[in-house]
Amino acid sequence: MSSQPTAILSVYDKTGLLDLARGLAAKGVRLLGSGGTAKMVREAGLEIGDVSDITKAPEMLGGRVKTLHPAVHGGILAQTGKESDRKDLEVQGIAPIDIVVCNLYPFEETIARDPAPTLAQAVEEVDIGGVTLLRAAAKNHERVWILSDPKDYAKFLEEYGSQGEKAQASRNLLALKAFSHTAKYDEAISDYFRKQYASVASSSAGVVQQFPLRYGANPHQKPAQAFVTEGEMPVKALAGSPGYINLLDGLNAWALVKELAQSTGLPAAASFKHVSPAGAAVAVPLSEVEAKAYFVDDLGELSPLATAYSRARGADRMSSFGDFIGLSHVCDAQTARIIGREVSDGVIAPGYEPEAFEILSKKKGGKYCVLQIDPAYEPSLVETRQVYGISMQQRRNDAVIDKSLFSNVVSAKKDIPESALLDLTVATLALKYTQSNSVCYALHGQVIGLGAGQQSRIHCTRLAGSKVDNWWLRQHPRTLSLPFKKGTKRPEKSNVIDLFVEGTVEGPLMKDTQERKEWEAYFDEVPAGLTEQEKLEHAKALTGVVCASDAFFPFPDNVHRAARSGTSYIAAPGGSVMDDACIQAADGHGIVVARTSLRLFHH
Ligand code: 93A
Repeated sequence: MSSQPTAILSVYDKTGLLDLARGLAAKGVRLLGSGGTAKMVREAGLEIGDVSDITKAPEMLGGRVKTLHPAVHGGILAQTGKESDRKDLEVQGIAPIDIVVCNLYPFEETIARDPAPTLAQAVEEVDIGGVTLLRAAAKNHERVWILSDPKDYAKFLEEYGSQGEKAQASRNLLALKAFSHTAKYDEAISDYFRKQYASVASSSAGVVQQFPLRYGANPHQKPAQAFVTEGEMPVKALAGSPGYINLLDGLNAWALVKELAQSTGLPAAASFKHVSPAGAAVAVPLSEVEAKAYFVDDLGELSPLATAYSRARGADRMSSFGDFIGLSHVCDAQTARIIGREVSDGVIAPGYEPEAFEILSKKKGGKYCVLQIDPAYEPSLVETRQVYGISMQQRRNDAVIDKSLFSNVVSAKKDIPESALLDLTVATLALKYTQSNSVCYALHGQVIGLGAGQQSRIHCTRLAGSKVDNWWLRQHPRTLSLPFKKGTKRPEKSNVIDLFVEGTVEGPLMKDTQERKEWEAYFDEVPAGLTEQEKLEHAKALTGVVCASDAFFPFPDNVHRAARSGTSYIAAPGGSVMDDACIQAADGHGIVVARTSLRLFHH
C-alpha cells in the first residue's frame, strides 16, 4: 500500500483550487479529483488522478454518483491506528485518504433564482456525495483534514506537515466548520421542501409545518414565515392571515391564558398589544358597575369566557384598541359577539363553536385573524432566537406560577385572603409574559394596570399605577353616566372617557381650543369635569389591590406609589440592598408583602 499521502478534491466553488493543488503537489501529496475538479487542475498542467482510478467505477447517472464508493469512504473513515481497520483496507486494497477538499452544489443560490427553478431543477442541486465526503472526513478528523472553505487553504498549506497538538487543533476546527456547513446546507434544503410539501398552501398529505406571514415586524420586511421542524405546526389560521407581530402576540397570549387557567382552574382571556398584555383576566363574575364600565352591561349574564374577556378588554380600553386576543377555552358565541363589536386584530383559542366562528370570520371583511392552537402542544424546553445574526439559546421560562409562590410573607401583616392570592397569581403570570421592566396591579381576578417595557422600576410602578387610577375613575358614577350623543361609537367613547378621567380638556388653557370643542361635540349636554375633591373621595374607596413586580423594588418609592392606588398586597422577589426599607415602607401602609424569590424578566 502506498505511503504517499492522498487528497481527494471535489469542489463546486473552484476559487483557490489551483494554488491549493500546487501547494499540495509541492508537499508530495497525491491528488485525486472528481470530474470537473480534476479537469481544471489537469488543464493547469498539474498532475492529478481521477477518483475513478481508485473506485474502478466511472462517474455515473449524469454525475449523481461520483465519489460514493467504499474505496473513497473506506479510505477516509479508516482509523489507521486500529489493527482491524488496517486489515480491512489491506484486504480491499484501499489506500487511506488524508485530506478531503470539498464544497457543495449551490442549492441556496439555485432556489433564490428568478424565475424560480422547477422542483426537478432544485432536486438536482441536492448534493449527496459532497455531503458524505464532508461528514466522513469531519467524523475522522483525528486523522483527516477536511477543507470546506477556500478561505482556509492558505493557512492549511502552512500547517500541513506539522504534527502534534497544533495540527490537531486545526483539524478540529476544520471538522466543526464542515459539520456546520452541512447543517446549514440541510437547513436550506429542508426549508425548501417544507414550503413545497408541508406548507398551508402546498400540503397535499395534510401535514403542515409552515405558513407564510404577511410580513415581518414592518411591511417592508418580506418575506416572513413561521415554521416548525418537527411534528406539525400547532397553530392554524382558520381565517385571515397573521403577520409577524400577530403571531408574537398570539403565542404569548396563548401561553399566558393557558397557564392562568391551569393555575386558577378558571377560564382566562388576555388582550395583547405589542407583545405585552394590555389586559388579562380569569372568569370572576362582573359587578354591575364593572359591566357598565367595560361596555358589556347590555348583554345580561355572561359566559365564564366572555366574563374573562370583558375583564381583559376592560382593563385598559385605550391600549386594547386593535388587540390580539388569547382565550384559554373554546370560544363561545357570546365571547365572539363581544369581540365582534370591538376593534381587534385577531384571536387565538383552542377552538371555536360554529356560531362563534361564523361571527369572527366575517369581521374586518373576512380579514380578521382567527387562529386555532392545539391545547396539548408543549414547546421544547430550549428556545433559540437570532438577533443581529447571532443565535442565542436559553431554557424556556417554565417556572410554574400559582398561589404557593406567595407563601413567604415578610411583612408585619401576614394574612393574604384567597381572593388576593388569585389576584397575585393573575398579576404575576401577566408579568411572566410582559416586556420588562414591568409592574402589574390586579383586582377581582384581572389586571387593572400594567406598566411594561420601562427601563426604570419606579416608572413602571407609576405608569401601572396611573392606569389603575384611570381604570378606577372610569367606574366613578359621573363617568358611568356621561351623556353621550346617540350613535357615539365604542372606541370614541373610550377616548372621550379617557380625556374626562384624566382631566385633559379641563382648565382655562383648554377653553375654546379645538381639542376641547371636539370633545364637547360628543355630548348632548357638556359635563363638568371631575374635581380634585371628587377624585380624592373616589380614590379612597379603592382598596385590596395587589401589586406584583417582575424584579425587586430597588427603593421604597415604589411601595409608596403602589399604596396610593389602593394596594394592600405586594409580591416581588427580594435581593435589593433596600429590601428592609421597602418592607418598612409597606408596614407603614399596612401592606402585606410576599417575597417570591422568582425574577420574571421577559424579552
Ligand atoms: O451528485 S453528487 O451528490 N454525487 C457524488 O457522488 C458526488 N461527489 C462529489 N455530487 C457529488 N460531489 C459534488 O460534486 C461535490 O460536492 C462538488 O460540489 C462537486 C464537484 O464536481 P466536479 O468535480 O465534477 O466539478
